[in-house]
Amino acid sequence: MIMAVQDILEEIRTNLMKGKHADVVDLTRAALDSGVSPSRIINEGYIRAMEIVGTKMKAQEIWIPEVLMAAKAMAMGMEVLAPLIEGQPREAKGKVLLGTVKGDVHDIGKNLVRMLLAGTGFTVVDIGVDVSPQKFVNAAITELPDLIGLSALLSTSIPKIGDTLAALKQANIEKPFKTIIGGAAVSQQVADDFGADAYAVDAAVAVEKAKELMEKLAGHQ
Ligand code: B12
Repeated sequence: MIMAVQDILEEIRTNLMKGKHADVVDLTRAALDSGVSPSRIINEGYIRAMEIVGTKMKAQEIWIPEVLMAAKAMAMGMEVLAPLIEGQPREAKGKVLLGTVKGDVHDIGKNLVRMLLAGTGFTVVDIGVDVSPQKFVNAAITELPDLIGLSALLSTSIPKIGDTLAALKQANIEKPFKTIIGGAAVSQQVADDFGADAYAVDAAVAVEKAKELMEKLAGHQ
């Protein structure tokens, strides 16, 4: 059956919201076959659907199990797209340490940032979710990244951003690094308040900011 692009995207959103992961995978493949770009599938399909899921969650129209099923459907769709986004290794741009702060288990956005950074040539070390300040510090000491990215989706995670940045600044890390934060709970204001070097509203901006930070590091600013 041949479907118009708008209809495929609409179907992706509907099925993702219902947590129908097999259908999301099939429709994602159908969208690719119709020439829809991975970034359009992510932005107009998955992310738009997750925004609606978030609104319904807030209004208590849906509950955690349904949100988890939607999240799983997005993750399965992302598996189809990941090889296309991550692509072939290009010239090394720098090394990024990435994690979601302590108390917060949201990882869909972080994973998207990881894929886009990897796709543009960054080496990414993802240390997962619910990461304590000490764990960030330990990983920074062993990995010696150029950039450290913190993700936070909950309002209660904002102080953890502060704690983690403070711990990183105090630690004896033998290489200069820059920090970047993101996630629905944070903003440029939070970055300014806690002294993060950058804030990015989404994964595409995260890549731009990461490149800018690498230039600053090279210029020792
Ligand atoms: C999916 C989801 C869940 C899933 C998470 C599954 C998973 N594996 O991630 C589950 C069901 C587990 C969950 C649990 C909870 N959730 Co929840 N969840 C969501 C939801 C619906 C979508 C989040 C998402 O994946 N969005 C899609 C991605 C692509 O977007 P994103 O995460 O924002 O990421 C983008 C940018 O922010 C940025 N970015 C993200 N990370 C980073 C990092 C860096 C370094 C950079 C540069 C950029 C960057 O780039 C990304 C790509 O463009 C949001 C609603 C929302 N509007 O955010 C609520 C939401 C975040 N959850 C919320 C709540 C309250 C909870 C719970 C407390 C509910 C409960 N009562 O138990 C728990 C907390 C669990 C915990 N301890 O963390 C609230 C938070 C409210 C607040 N201000 O604190 C929200 C906003 C829902 C709401 N409207 O009320 N949740």
